[in-house]
Amino acid sequence: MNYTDAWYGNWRHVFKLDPDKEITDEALEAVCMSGTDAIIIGGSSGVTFENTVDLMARVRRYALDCVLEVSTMDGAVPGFDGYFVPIVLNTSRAEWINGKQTEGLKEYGTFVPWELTAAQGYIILNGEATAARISGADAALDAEDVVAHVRMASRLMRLPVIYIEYSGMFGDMNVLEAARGALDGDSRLFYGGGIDNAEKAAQAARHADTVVVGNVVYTDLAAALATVAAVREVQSAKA
Ligand code: 1GP
Repeated sequence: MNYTDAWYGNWRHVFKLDPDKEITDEALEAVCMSGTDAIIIGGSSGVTFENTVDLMARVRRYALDCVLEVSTMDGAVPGFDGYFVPIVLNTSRAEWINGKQTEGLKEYGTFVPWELTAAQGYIILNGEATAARISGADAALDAEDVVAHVRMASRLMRLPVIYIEYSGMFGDMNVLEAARGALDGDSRLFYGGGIDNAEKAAQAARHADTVVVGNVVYTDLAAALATVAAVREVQSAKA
């Protein structure tokens, strides 16, 4: 399958919003009207049914895709435009590779809208990130290790999305470039982590299909908004 035809296949820029964090209506409007392609709702801790539904309902007032990254069964909420199910590739703790996912599928498997659901192969490269600590990810990978993980995920497992995750810190762009080179053409490459200005967004956009901007929304809204145009510019130069 060619995943450019998938529901997330044309996304260049997305904002990831954390249901456990406060955002004003004005800030949310600016984010949703920024020209970004989609909002991903997801977080590593404090995600509940209530705060997920609440944020979804607020984003729903705007005409852009709103999708859920399902990281806990508590936060599995119907009604999103799409669902990502993360699989952590660089951990030896099986619960994060297939344990929690099969637990979830035992409970909710018959309700999953499969045409709107995609696995994300996460390679978590910031050992300080909450997701790395929770999942026991081995973040000390060099470019060669990352290439092997990408080959496994993209070529052997044929995962539709490979996610280079540096959440909380800006990553090594040489590693991202190496990941790009190892990717099967059908998988989509997501990059997220530490993008807090337009220049960093542009750097990531040179190698990633989709650039994910998270925390800066809560710390410097203007800088967050500037990442949208920066990504667009690089992507149109690539096209
Ligand atoms: C987190 O990849 C995203 O899952 C974005 O990271 O919050 O560091 O922007 P930041």
